[in-house]
Amino acid sequence: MTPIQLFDPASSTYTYVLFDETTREALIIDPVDEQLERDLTVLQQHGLKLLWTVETHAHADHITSAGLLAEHAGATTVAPAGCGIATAAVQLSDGDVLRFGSEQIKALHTPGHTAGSMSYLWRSHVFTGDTLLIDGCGRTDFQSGSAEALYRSLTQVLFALPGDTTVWPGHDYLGRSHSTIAVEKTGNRRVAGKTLAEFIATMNELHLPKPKRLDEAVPANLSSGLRHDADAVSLMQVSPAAGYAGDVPVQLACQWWQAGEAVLIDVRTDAEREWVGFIPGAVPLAWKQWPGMALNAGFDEGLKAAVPAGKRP
Ligand SMILES: N[C@@H](CCC(=O)N[C@@H](CS)C(=O)NCC(=O)O)C(=O)O
Ligand SMILES: [Fe+2]
Repeated sequence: MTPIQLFDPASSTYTYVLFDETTREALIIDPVDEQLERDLTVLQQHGLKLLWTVETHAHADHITSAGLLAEHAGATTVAPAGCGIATAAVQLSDGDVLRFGSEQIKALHTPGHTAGSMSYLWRSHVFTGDTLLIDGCGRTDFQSGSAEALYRSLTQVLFALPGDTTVWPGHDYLGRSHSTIAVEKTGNRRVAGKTLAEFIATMNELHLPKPKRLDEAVPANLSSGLRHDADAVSLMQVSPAAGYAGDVPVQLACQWWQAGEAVLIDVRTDAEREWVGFIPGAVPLAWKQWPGMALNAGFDEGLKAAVPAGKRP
């Protein structure tokens, strides 16, 4: 079995899905927020139950969909302990293992691109994030990067793996999909055959442009991609009116529902409802459905049937 490799063209990011062939329990490595629907479709098509969303580091060039996948698919968020992603439910240390069915991945702390960066070993495959790229490596010029730490991670941790270990990188900017430890150890032009001093000099000479989404992506990724609405509290003042009341906080919506002043419509897809769980008392009425998340043509009719006439939006 090989990992499912998915690509986000806007950021040249690779996302990986691994699963146990018997239990169908799965994990996803480095999911991208713009690709949420694609990834949910892939999970659905393969009949998978997503247990874990796993980050290799706090990304600087795109926003993770980890928080959204936790909401939509019921997954648990996982991140390296040293990355400052406080919202991740599981904080991994070097050597920790995550299980899915009878499969497992092992966390390898590989600092350098960022101080907390991790790679993940699964069978004879290693997911290297931005620590080791194909004929390259992650930059070390921001986000607690360190060329010295990266040199040690590359030469002492990753290159110590068996040569036939398949390398699955976090990005490739030239359309390549995977490599092997043997090929990178002997041929990677940034690091192969170099001393620490030569490697540091190479990294210092890169002068790469700043990632376009750096200022937006890093803060968002430190909260698993979930950005909070600072104005939400003022919405507590909204009073229920017939029809659409605008966005309201969960607590207020719950109060209305419990008082019989509102109807709770569960607009998640049938698959999401099955994954995460049914809400007692809610009316199941999917807004979109698989495959392809097409709009549900029967939504308006379903809404009329579910909501008393005076309260319809
Ligand atoms: N051009 C990309 C940024 C590319 C970039 O800096 N990528 C980082 C990974 S987050 C890196 O380490 N790149 C190494 C390299 O390009 O050699 C963007 O604007 O988003
Ligand atoms: Fe990165």
